[in-house]
Amino acid sequence: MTKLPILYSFRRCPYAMRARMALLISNITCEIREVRLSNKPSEMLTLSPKGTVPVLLLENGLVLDESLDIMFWALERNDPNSLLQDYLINESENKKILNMIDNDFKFALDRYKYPNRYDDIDPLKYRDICENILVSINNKINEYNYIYGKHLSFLDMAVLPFIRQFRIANPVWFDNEMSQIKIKFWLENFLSLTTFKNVMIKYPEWVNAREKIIFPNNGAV
Ligand SMILES: N[C@@H](CCC(=O)N[C@@H](CS)C(=O)NCC(=O)O)C(=O)O
Repeated sequence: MTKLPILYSFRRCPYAMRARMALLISNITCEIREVRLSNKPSEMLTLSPKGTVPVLLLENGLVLDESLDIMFWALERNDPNSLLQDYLINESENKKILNMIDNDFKFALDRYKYPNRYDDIDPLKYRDICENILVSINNKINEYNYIYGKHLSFLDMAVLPFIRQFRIANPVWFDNEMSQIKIKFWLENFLSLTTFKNVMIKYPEWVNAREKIIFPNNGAV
């Protein structure tokens, strides 16, 4: 059997989601190992001691343990939709948005979503911060509910898993009161895409080193 890259992943992790989407779009087949964050496999920690998912072990032994690196690697290998070309056209702007989401937005999102993990904080203050960060992105969303043109871009894919988390913290508030309306349509469209549904297929936790589970799972949606 040919050697495949091995992806350590966690279904609900937004970083792992965007990595899986890029792998799927690049038509790269991997062995997938679904991880429980409270019980990370020693094989994964040996490859990447920092202990975050996703981690991708390449066929040549190289390890990628940052989701954006996995996305770039996958698309550099095969980019049938020219997503990298689109990304590079507005690279500095795209990088600015990605930084804002991965740092400022994620920082505030964690405090809004999991206030009990922090001492003495007001989650609503952090919800406001998230909402304000979304203003500049809201302005970029076009009539097709994408940032660029009529299709999913690298930026949509990298950002939307975090917007999904923002909604999940309080769907009633998000659907009815969140002020950035285009963001809602943008997310709704994203969640309805087959590509997204295919990366959200459930895999059992990987516990047996002899067990090989293949991603993508072409059988189900
Ligand atoms: N910068 C990393 C962040 C990945 C990350 O923080 N993943 C979370 C899950 S969503 C994680 O693995 N956290 C470790 C833990 O909860 O123990 C990336 O982009 O891949």
